[in-house]
Amino acid sequence: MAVDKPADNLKPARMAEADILRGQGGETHQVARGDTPVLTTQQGVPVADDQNSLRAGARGPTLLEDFHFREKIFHFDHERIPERVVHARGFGAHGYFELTESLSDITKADIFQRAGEKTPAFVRFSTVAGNKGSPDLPRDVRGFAVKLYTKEGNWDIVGNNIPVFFIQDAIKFPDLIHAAKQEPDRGFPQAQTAHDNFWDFVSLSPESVNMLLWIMSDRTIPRGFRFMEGFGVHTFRLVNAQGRSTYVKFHWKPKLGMQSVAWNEALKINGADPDFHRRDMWNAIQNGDFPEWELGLQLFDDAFADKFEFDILDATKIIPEETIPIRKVGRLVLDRVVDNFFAETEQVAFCTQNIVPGVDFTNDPLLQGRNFSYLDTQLKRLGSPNFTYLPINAPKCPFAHFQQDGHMAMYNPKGRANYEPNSWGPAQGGPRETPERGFHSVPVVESGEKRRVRAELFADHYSQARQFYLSQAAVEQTHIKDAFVFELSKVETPAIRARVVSHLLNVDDALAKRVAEGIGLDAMPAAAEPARPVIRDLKPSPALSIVGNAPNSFKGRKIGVLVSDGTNADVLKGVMEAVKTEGAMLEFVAPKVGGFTCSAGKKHAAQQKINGGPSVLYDAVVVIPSAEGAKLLAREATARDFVNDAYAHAKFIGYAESAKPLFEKAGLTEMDEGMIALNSAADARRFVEACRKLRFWQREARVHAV
Ligand code: HDD
Repeated sequence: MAVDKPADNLKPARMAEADILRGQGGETHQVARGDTPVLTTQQGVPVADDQNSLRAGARGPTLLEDFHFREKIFHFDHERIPERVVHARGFGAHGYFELTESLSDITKADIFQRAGEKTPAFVRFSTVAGNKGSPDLPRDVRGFAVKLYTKEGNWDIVGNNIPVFFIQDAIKFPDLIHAAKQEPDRGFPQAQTAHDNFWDFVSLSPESVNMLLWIMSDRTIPRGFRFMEGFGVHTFRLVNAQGRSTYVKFHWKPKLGMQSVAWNEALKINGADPDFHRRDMWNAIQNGDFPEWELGLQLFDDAFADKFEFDILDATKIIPEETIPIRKVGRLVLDRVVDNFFAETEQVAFCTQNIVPGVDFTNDPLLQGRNFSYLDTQLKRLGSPNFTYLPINAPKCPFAHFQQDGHMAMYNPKGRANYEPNSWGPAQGGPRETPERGFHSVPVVESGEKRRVRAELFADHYSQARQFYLSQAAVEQTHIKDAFVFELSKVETPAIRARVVSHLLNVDDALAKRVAEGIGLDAMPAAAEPARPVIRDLKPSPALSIVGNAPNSFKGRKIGVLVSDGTNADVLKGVMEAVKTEGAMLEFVAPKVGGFTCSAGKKHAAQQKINGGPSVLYDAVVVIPSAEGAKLLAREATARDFVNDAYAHAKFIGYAESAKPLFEKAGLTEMDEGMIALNSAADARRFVEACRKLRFWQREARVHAV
């Protein structure tokens, strides 16, 4: 029978040693003592019991009087803020920018004056289309947003890992994003462009074609944030003390070189570890292996802008590095993870209009529109114009202004003056303008008819797409073809598929034919009519290939070592040493996560159990179970997948002869040069050196029949 009186085990029972409370279900709870902070309400009232709400009787109703319960639930109910309308899924880290050469002749920006000086930075990487909880490896552009806390204010370079964009005018942005995200009637697909609406929109917007080539390339399935380039995309200006303006494009070059995964691998990573990119960055920073990029500038003047074959205000075009070389002027190092994801990564508010004296905008119509959008969106997201006071957004230099009040006003002016000019004198009158140090816009003369129009040079949508395609290595061209075929195979409307191919005919005949064949198009469409009739054959730009610019080092990468009890101790030691010497990492994947005992009788901890550590999580694999272990693993489907996937994804595979039964059961009977037998420490070294090529791409053609 139910009783209306507290049972004995509901009374807080003080445990002798540990200061433990026992809750209703007999579970235990720490009680504050010594240095442990006291749990309080938001008002600072110490809380006696956080396990039970206030009730009228043990089985009676909860009382409205329970202010602690109400406060706790009230706050919880309001925890979520609107996610970003784009770039919702992101990951941020702190670090610094260090200038390596003074640019005082080109800009008066304080950050660029003194070589060797460090400026605090916060960087948030993101995908674009997916919601906050979407996986890290959809095919998507990655955001690369950098906040630099300079001594003369915050400067945000809100860029991407691709130097061009889909559209030329910001007025098209809502259409682009609506088309890319989930379709409005069904609410799917999540985090992917492989659907009708996206391809419908872009195939009706030829200005997107250059970007389409970039997003169908391996750039949109990066191995990690650490292995991506970043770009400011637009042309900006740097302005020196004399007021002279130089055009500039910003580039971030990863120290570890660029690297991407294979598409089939990306699909599987999303299941195996949806946090693959954030975990990679978190682990790298926590291990002291700080991700680093060089800041490169392409600097040019009006004379170049006038003679360049494209408009420097057109964000769908690049200036090839071979035309304007990149000048490396500093490095960006990320050396600290956030203390709190929400407070920093979620609340950070990047705004393209956050620039500093010595930097200025150009008339790029995409940039001009962005300058409105970012400030506006932060108000929606963060709920108050005082978002600039949040520690992650506040400048680290002194700031003083007369903006006041609003929700969550945290820093309020003292005294009487909240306007200027005022006559309250230096002590009480508040801050004053400073014409010498203050921000001045470059005094460009502007004139023209008020019309909705685009400049003529914006009209060539194909030449640079062709240049990008022809600058890729053969294996990269195949990946681009495969990506088009994959995406268009998810498009249900045949006319949209054909329309995309009609654009590809203006990019490269062979590509268009391969894609048409891949999707089984019945008849080749006519080429899309270009707005600008002449499609030019531009010189390929070798800098645009990932494979052609491979790092020749395996540093920062990770090997998955499939082991079992009895794994040969000498080979194991050889692999561990070679990996360490290279500056790479390894993880043991074993039948049991508790670990394995090698042939020398030593117990090693494993990082993954075989069914949670598929080979897609690694850049290369080593398969060295003992003969007994191989027999066991041969009967385990996930172990067979481990070697099969590593093979299909063109990974280098180091193996012991004893692993052969596993290979045979997995159907891997043909060995190739990407598979290296490991019998000694010297073999292990050779293997890790072979891994510097990152992938054994020659194998790929053999594993894809359709
Ligand atoms: Fe944007 C976020 C990059 C065009 C409007 N954008 C956002 C972020 C990045 C970019 C990296 C995430 C920032 C963060 O981590 O918080 N966006 C770009 C680039 C573009 C671009 C490189 C083209 C060159 N964006 C663009 C246009 C518009 C916007 C044309 C609107 C007219 N973007 C936004 C936004 C977002 C945003 C709605 C969503 C969340 C936010 O701003 O803070 O305002």
